Amino acid sequence: MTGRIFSVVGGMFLLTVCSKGSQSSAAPAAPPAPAAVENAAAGGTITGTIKFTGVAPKNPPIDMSEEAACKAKYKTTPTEENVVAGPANALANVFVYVKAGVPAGQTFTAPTTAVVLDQDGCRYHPHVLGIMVGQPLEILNTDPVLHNIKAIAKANRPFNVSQPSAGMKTTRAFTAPEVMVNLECNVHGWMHAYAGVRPDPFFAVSAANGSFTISGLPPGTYTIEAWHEKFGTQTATVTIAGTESKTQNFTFAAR
Ligand SMILES: [Cu+2]
Repeated sequence: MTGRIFSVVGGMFLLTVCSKGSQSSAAPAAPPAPAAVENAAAGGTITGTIKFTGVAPKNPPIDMSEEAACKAKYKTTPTEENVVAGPANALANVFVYVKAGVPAGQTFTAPTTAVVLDQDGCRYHPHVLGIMVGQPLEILNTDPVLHNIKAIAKANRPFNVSQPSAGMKTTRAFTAPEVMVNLECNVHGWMHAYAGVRPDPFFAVSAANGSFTISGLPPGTYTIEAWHEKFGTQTATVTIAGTESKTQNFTFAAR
């Protein structure tokens, strides 16, 4: 009985293969769909450089004398990282993201790869980060001292995580977009970090040379916002057609 059903199914399969092969005009119709998906995935790119005018304020020195293990990690007095300036007035740690223009209802899958926030030398690394809604945030303590990280959030549920010893790891995730979630340490008043939480992957943090790249953008007109913790925000409108690459620079006034 089973054998007969199998042979009938097998015969039908053979018939299907034969009929497909004979309809030569039907075959080329299939490929365009995957090609369109590929284009959307490649998308357009916005690159730029962030600079500032004027004189960058000096970052306050950090007195780590009560945390010898952290202090020992520095050759010179560590400072806060409110304004991290590079060569030629380049500005690092600017969160750049698509504030508007991504079609409503379009959803994006968060990476399963965690963004790591390390507490090392009693400072946060990185100081500014971007993360997608639902993407894991791995909070790591590299210092042999107690850190207690607190998330100050409005759209997201605040959290408070105590990590008393080196090597501890805690994973959290954000449930809603928010620019920015402030992260600080209850033990060390100088420790601050900022997380830009987005529903899509269209964001970047400017590097030491001020550069940033946002890629994979579908065609459209976008409002781009650049956020800096001391210098405020700036916006620009950028239109992307096809898979083109556009340049959008931002210049902040030091204050
Ligand atoms: Cu701390």
